[in-house]
Amino acid sequence: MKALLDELKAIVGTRGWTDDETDLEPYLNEWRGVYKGRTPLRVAPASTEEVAAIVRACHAAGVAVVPQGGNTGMCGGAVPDGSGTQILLSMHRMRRIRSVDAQNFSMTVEAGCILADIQEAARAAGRYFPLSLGAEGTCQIGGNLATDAGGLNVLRYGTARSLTMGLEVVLANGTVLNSLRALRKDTAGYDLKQLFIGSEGTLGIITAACLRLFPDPGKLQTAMVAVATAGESVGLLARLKEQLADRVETFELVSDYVFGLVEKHIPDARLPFDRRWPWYVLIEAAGSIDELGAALAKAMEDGPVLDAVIAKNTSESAALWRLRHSIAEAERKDGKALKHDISVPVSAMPAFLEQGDELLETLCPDARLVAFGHVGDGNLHYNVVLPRDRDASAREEEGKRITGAIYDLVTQFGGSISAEHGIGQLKREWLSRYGSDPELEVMRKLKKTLDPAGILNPGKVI
Ligand code: FAD
Ligand code: 2HG
Ligand code: ZN
Repeated sequence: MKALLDELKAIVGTRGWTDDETDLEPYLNEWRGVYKGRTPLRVAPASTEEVAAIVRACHAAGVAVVPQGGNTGMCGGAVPDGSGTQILLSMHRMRRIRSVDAQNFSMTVEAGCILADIQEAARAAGRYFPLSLGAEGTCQIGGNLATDAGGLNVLRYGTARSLTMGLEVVLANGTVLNSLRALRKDTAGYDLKQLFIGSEGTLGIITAACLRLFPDPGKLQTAMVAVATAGESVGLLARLKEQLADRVETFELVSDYVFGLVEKHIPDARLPFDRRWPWYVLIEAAGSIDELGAALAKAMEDGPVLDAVIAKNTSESAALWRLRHSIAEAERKDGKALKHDISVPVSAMPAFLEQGDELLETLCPDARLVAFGHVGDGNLHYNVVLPRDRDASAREEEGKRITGAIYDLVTQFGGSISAEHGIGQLKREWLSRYGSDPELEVMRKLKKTLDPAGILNPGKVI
């Protein structure tokens, strides 16, 4: 091991590594504090060639490599295991925007670029990069692609996968696979980049990406709408889409209990209504305030909108968005929840929610449901907080029982146990239970083919 560590240090130079325990601490803990790992060395390469040399050396020594972006992932995918033998490969020094091609509506960036910096570079070129999530000031595009991140604008623009034209990837033996083409159409053989998107660092290290850009969507209007039931929000979405078509960019459902947590834990966070309603929807749509106002007024005539507020200026809009962006932080401050990042077909959402309520009532009437998310994409964060009076092992047992029952229900609705956060360590066992045998078999074969020695992020996904 000592010879390998010396070799890795030499590859990245003095500014590119640390083995100091205090410096390593934040990188060995997952965002929620659920997973903690150990490593003998954190290396931060500054170029694709350095990544390739690191992986080649680890491959030769049979030592595992764990890629890490902004470490904002929710499933423990970016932290090493507890053995103290896995090398932590941090991408933060690879943060160059290699090029922006405004005419081609594309940009090529290194994997360690922070998502917010990419949005800003697109804006500076008069273009728009739509991927947006609460962690955008910290997460990196490499991590976004490795998890196929979703976030707030999937409704109109799709997940990270649909925003990707090309990738540069370092394979498990150190070979650089260059599929970094800025093409919208390319049917020359298998679309290899798709294998690495969503593979959470288990099939290759993403070093750069060519991303799709869009025209500036122009003025965006933000509204908060109150509805009586979560199911009614689905009807509201359909009505808004009929009137505004694909100009509805965001449609986020949040329960009153969840916004209550935000108001409790986030300074100055306040809902804009003078009374409480059971559920709220945060809507963002391109166009004028009058267009959104008219569409909402029509929806109110037809039925279920109880109250609505449209932001009159950017500061009111920012205040509404702050409520939404603060949810994960408020939930973390309140204590650990069982995370269920699930999806079902949008049309099945009302029935799923109804049956989910009944299920929780039967399984554990004292549990609190923390439900919010991207209902326009059929994706809900269906998180559950167990009563705090149980001891740790009773909570663990009960947690497994509840998670299993929720995933059974999701499966009955033809849904997924992982909509946008990935599998990591958190859902590895669950994936092996809920994935179909042929799918799991192909996944295992792909892993064996691309990483026969099993050095890339072992213990994650499958
Ligand atoms: P990390 O956490 O560092 O890594 C995630 C996985 O990708 C790990 O398995 C890691 O090994 C792998 N990886 C990282 N970089 C590379 C690389 N270059 N090559 C290969 N593998 C790599 N997620 C959503 O989808 N939608 C949301 O709305 C959303 N909101 C969030 C809000 C908050 C406040 C927080 C804290 C998180 C949120 N997330 C959300 C989860 C998280 O931000 C995303 O999963 C994000 O894409 C992870 O990026 P990262 O750079 O932090 O990756
Ligand atoms: C969000 O939508 C994130 O805010 C986090 O995906 C979800 O905390 C969660 O469960
Ligand atoms: Zn989310």
